[in-house]
Amino acid sequence: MLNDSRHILHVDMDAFFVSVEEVLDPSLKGKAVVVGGDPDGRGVVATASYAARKFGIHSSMPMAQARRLCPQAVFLRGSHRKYAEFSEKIFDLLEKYSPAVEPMSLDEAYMDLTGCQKLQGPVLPTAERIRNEIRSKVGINASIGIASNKLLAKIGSDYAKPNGMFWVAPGMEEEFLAPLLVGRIPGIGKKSSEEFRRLGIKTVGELAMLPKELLEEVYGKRGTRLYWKARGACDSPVRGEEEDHCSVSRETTLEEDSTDPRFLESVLSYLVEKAAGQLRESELYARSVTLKLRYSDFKMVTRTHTLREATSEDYPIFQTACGLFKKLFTRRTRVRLIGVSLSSLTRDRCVQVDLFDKMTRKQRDRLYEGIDKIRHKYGFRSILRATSRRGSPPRGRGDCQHF
Ligand code: TTP
Ligand code: MG
Repeated sequence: MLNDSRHILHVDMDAFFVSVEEVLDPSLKGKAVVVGGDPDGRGVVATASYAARKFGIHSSMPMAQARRLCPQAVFLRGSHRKYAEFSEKIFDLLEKYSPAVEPMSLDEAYMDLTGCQKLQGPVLPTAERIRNEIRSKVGINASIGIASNKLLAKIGSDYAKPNGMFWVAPGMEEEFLAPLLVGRIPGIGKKSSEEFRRLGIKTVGELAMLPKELLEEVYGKRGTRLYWKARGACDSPVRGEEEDHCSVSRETTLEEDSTDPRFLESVLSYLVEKAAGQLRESELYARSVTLKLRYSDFKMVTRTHTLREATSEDYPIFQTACGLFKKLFTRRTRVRLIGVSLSSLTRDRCVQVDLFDKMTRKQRDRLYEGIDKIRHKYGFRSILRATSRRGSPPRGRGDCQHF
């Protein structure tokens, strides 16, 4: 039996961009509405109303194709500013119900309601209250999945769409998952579904019958994850956005969204220099480096790497951040925000004594002391790594802030 002690919600707005447009112009309600790029250019669909989805229109389809499928639909270009404003209202509302709200995108969040019963009452009526409040105060339908972990809550909200609520009762996890198509599992896209189909595996139940060793042999670490996912197991915590005093972070929203990897790496280099400089100022060393990217569609991705030893030097941190960037950055979508966070902080370096490296370490320490002194006297930009120059913000612009 899986861990049934947690009460996790996955809250996701229905057809979010279109729903916002409907609030602003109620005459759109019930119509086939498509928000996206230019139908005459190479624009793609951001989202479509459920009425438009009946014609086969879906996110990331070329707008021109959407128009061919449903010429009578209303086509809108949309405004991220408006969507961000609505999103803020929704998150303010969610945060009243629990301190642990983890935003996943503009319209989607995990919430942990474990231990909130005394204050809020039982979890199911609370989830219904959340849905009602979003509808009455913001005007938008939300779907909610409720389960003992994030994986099942996410699958639950997807299952409940549109405008529904689905509870995966503790103990029913495997029974619920077994008949679902494997594509319902987050992380199994069209390509993997097709691959599994060729192997004769269509449902999650069929996937769950494969031995762990076999999955690991074929898919490596991903195979281990698939094995557990097929059983509905997931112990990832809901990470609230409360201020983290145990990390040093820098991020910046770009003046213009970009897909240029050299420019983005240069911004990253600048942010690393800033964050590592602050580490040294606070006499701290970090073992974990996290890269954060927010794309132009507001989807956010993060990835963390743990170093073998704690450091406050720019170069190893930059190299690690670049490695993470190469893994995360797909180039298909423009990047809107980039950030780096240094965590697992310690006061000492806990270095393994390396006789051969001793001299160079001393030299490097002196180098960073020198850099920090110059900056102290003449300002941060008085001395920058060559890799940071393109990515440093123009003078006078309030550049980077904490996460
Ligand atoms: P989703 O939650 O994936 O989709 P949705 O809210 O439109 O529809 P539903 O959840 O009911 O299935 O994404 C939220 C918003 O993000 C969506 O309204 C538009 C935007 N978006 C894009 O811009 N591009 C994309 O490829 C996707 C999937 C979403
Ligand atoms: Mg949504």
